[in-house]
Amino acid sequence: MKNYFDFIEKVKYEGPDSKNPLAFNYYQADKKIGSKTMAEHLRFSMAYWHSMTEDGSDPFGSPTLVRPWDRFDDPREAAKARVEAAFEFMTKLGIDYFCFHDADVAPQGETLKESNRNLDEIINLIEEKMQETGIKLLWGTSNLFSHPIFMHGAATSPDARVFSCAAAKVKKALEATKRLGGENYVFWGGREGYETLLNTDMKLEQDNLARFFEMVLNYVEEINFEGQLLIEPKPKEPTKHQYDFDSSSVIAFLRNYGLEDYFKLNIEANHATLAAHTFQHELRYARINDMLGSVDANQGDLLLGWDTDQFPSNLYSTTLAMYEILKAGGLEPGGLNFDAKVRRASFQLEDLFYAHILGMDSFAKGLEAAHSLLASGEIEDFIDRRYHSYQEGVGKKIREGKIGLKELSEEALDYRFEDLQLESGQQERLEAIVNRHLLQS
Ligand code: XLS
Ligand code: CA
Ligand code: CA
Repeated sequence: MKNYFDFIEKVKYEGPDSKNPLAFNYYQADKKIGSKTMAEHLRFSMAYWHSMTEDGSDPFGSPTLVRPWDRFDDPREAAKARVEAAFEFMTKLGIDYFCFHDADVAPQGETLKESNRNLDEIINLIEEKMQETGIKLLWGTSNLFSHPIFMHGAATSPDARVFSCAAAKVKKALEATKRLGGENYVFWGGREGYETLLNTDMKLEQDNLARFFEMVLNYVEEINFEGQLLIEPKPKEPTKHQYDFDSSSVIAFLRNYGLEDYFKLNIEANHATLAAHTFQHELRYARINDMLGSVDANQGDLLLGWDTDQFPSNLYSTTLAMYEILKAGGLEPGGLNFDAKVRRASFQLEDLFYAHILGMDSFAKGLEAAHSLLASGEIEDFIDRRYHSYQEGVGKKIREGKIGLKELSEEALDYRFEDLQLESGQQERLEAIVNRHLLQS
């Protein structure tokens, strides 16, 4: 077996003062935060497609990330080498989970039968490596967007033969995920959307997407796959209009078709901002609807209108994200998957380490700050006070559904506006509280 990262020691915690770029400043896997360790809270996962398969090419230039495990003429040999590299990399970083698409791990064939044969060969190897290292599968998924046959969509394609290919691929990827003990399975509708309504039967496409999910539920039951099923919202890219726009539209879709009890959401930070929401908004919306399943931990660039999938560095955002996650009672069986890629110019193998260390430290610090914020109860106390009028009198009756427009009108008609002293929202004071916990924790 060849080692790819011999020149790097296992990455260790060295504390906030360390200047070693190959050490953690904040992430200490077994440090207790409340009742769980950091590793148990954070459940970090490596995204196979970005960290192992990504080549740095963009619409203007050729690959820059030429990895030693890709230097094989036979793509099946490269796929095997990539498995070795992936598990060595995760072990060095102390990352306990990974996620993959069928197409990231094994080469696609001329037919699905051939692709499946390639996949089986690699899944065997992945299974061996999982046993050897103790690394687990957070989620599996099927790539239903890269191959040209998916140009019009997969389960929403106008061509039923393509719908069948999508079904065949998901069937196989579900089986592979089950075999590897995957704790979740993700559906991201890569081209489930449209460019123009002039050529689109939107109703049929949405109905078909729901039918596809029903078929999934039947098959999951048949093979007894016990992992959590997740849908990942994204508003646009690659199609102009994606049906799974954001948490709210996915939840509405699921409820519309009676599927809401079987799926939860995988919230990605960069997809939130593409939908003109904050990461925290998407997590909150999923959480209050009891639909928060897992997280793709990355960040976008607010000056760019596309999915830049950067490693998370914004501590304010990781703090507020961890605040939502702690309030949800944690993510398990979900986790924090680094669906993030190094920049095209960060082409050295060390950069892959720097990037993951940045992401892990950013979330570790966010976890500590969020835990301290929650323990202080300062935000909760403020919010409780802000809504206190719903605890008594008219407000209590509104909450209990015991009052209507007529009675409320009788109550309100005689209010003198100048007597209605409202309270300040104090946003700036609250932002300062968050800063204090972030800087002091
Ligand atoms: C692309 C998505 C994708 C999903 C898995 O924007 O983030 O990577 O997470 O198919
Ligand atoms: Ca994602
Ligand atoms: Ca993305």
